[in-house]
Amino acid sequence: MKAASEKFKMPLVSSVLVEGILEDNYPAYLGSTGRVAPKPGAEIGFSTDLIIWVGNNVPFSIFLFNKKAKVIQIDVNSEKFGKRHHTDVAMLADAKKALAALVDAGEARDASAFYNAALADKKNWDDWQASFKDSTESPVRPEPIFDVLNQEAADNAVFAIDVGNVNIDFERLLKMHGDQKWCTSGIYATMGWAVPASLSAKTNFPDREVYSLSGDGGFAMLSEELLTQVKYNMHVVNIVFSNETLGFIEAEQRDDSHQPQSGTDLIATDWAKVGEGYGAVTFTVKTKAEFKQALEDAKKTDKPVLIDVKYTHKMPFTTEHMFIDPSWQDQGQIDEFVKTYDAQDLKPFSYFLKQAQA
Ligand SMILES: Cc1cc2nc3c(=O)[nH]c(=O)nc-3n(C[C@H](O)[C@H](O)[C@H](O)COP(=O)(O)OP(=O)(O)OC[C@H]3O[C@@H](n4cnc5c(N)ncnc54)[C@H](O)[C@@H]3O)c2cc1C
Ligand SMILES: Cc1ncc(C[n+]2csc(CCOP(=O)(O)OP(=O)(O)O)c2C)c(N)n1
Ligand SMILES: [Mg+2]
Repeated sequence: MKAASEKFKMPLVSSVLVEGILEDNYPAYLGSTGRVAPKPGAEIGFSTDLIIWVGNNVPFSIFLFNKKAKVIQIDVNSEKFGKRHHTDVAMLADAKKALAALVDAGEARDASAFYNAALADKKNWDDWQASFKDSTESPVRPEPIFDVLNQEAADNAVFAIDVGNVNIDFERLLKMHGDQKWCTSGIYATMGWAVPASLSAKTNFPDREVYSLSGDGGFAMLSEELLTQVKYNMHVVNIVFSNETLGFIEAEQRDDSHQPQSGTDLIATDWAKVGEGYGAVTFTVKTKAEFKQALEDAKKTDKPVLIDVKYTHKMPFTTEHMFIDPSWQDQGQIDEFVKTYDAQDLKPFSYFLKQAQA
């Protein structure tokens, strides 16, 4: 994949599940696309005129890419051809072999303005995210928390990720490296999934650090699986992001269905006390420093650990409903959007394209 990207100067965009098979710092890897994605990956899908689709089963593909783009699709399963989007050229082949053959047969290309703009867009996004990593805003933002996790988690840690805004924060902020692994409930999107998944992770990788990451709604659904961790003495670090809302749905009600908030608010809960009752070692944290201390203390015990992070109620930056481009969007809506998401330093893809073409 990387060889093809390098030779043909094509930016790479992946599905969410693929996070981690390419290092995040490869400059032409723009991350995933869709709601969970970082901004550059989400933007480029609409701007491209050619897609080489390698093993794609993303359910929302039709909404995520320029409908007029030509599509070359490579898959080992012929049922997938044209299933999620139209296909102009279908190649029934193993991805690795097909890409190696394309790299051998094709001629190298120079970087285009489109390619250079994609790289600049990614850099702008990375810098913007990084600008919050030492934020002292209260309740704490995702960036400082994930910055600590990036520093503290072992190079071969395994992460079980629940369903909700945690998918967004993890996808955008966890810098997968080394032999780290992760999993989520992809197609079914089953809340409550992370704690049981951590049991499986710890059983399969008893010598590795295992983390479960959940929202407070998802954790409430299957928190009792902590009992299994306690019973079998499984050292899993369970992190709960307490924002007192079913955040993923709150954002959907606001941005998609444009309805009054309904049934999304959650009661403030003392998860540390709950975890203590189950027999876990527990922490409540409100700041970056407290979270760092809790992760360090977690390494000193072999019992299951629960860290309740009292988390911001702010919703993650939306890639589906961005108002950021003055070349075609209303300035009033842009101003409101920029203020909501502290997005003063973000520029639209079209800005970088114009710069690269100049
Ligand atoms: C809350 C939530 C939000 C989500 N939002 C997003 C989002 O914004 N964006 C997003 O992308 N996903 C999102 N997902 C995940 C999404 O629902 C799908 O699970 C995911 O997009 C499917 O990814 P995939 O196509 O890579 O994997 P799979 O479903 O595993 O499909 C793999 C494909 O590769 C093919 N394949 C396998 N091996 C080979 C080979 N050797 N050679 C060639 N082809 C091969 C298979 O036939 C198949 O077509 C979200 C999930 C949750 C829980
Ligand atoms: C079992 C189940 N019920 C409902 C949903 C729909 N759903 C998806 S995300 C979400 C909210 C998640 O809330 P929380 O766990 O608190 O995480 P947050 O988004 O607030 O970080 C809901 C209700 C689901 N995916 N699975
Ligand atoms: Mg929540």
